[in-house]
Amino acid sequence: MSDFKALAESIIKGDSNTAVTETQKALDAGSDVRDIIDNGLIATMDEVGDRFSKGLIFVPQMLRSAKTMQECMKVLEPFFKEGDVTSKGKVLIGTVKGDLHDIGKNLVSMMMEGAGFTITDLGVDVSPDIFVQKAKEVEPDIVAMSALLSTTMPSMPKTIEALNKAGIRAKVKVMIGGAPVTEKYAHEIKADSYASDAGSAVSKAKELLGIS
Ligand code: B12
Repeated sequence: MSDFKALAESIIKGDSNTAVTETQKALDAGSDVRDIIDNGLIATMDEVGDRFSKGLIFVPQMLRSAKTMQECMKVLEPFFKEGDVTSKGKVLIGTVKGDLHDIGKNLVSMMMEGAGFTITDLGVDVSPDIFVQKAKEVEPDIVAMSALLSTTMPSMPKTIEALNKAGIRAKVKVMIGGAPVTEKYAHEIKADSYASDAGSAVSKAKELLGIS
């Protein structure tokens, strides 16, 4: 594992220029993209979350760090593409109603797109009705939901229920994720799959659709 101290410090400070330079430096030094994401970017956002919980920083600083991380992700995005990709299936993805966190969802979208899935990203604060309306339009193979707040997780079963009522639940696979979401929760709400990170989201999606 590489040392991402300078990268972490710049994300915590919200210094995008330095963070982007440090991301590029890590790539140039031969660091693995996955290592940069997991141990450079995501680990730092966990640290940011801890500082927020402890009252050491507030929402504006958390937002600056988030924006900085997103700039770093842009540097890494071209490396997500798997060679020779034909469409593996359609994924409709969004962050559930009431929830504005989108970094994890964006990472999942990017990795899935890189692996050959066609993504329709509904953005954040997506109500069950919008999921249903777009699912009718797009006819996805997978409906993927993200939630980062324990208070917005209940929107996941509400969306599944809405898909049910609209008669499309049986036609799609439902995949869920986000920091407070667990495999057990996925089971409880009868989602088809859960993944803890963007990398395993890709392999779980392939598993769901029976492709390798
Ligand atoms: C950045 C951030 C923000 C930013 C979000 C900016 C943005 N554009 O996303 C801002 C400042 C807006 C924000 C606001 C708030 N936040 Co906030 N935030 C965070 C923080 C620090 C990082 C989240 C993040 O981006 N992590 C990095 C990404 C890559 O990780 P990830 O999202 O977990 O995603 C990975 C996996 O979960 C998974 N995944 C994610 N989605 C999906 C979907 C699918 C389908 C699959 C398969 C997998 C998957 O794959 C991803 C990649 O590996 C977290 C702390 C933390 N450690 O999570 C708090 C945190 C989530 N926030 C929190 C809180 C309380 C809030 C606020 C209520 C604060 C306030 N008082 O206003 C508001 C709520 C606003 C709202 N209505 O949504 C709490 C939530 C507590 C809880 N359990 O409910 C946390 C945990 C901080 C804390 N420790 O207290 N926040």
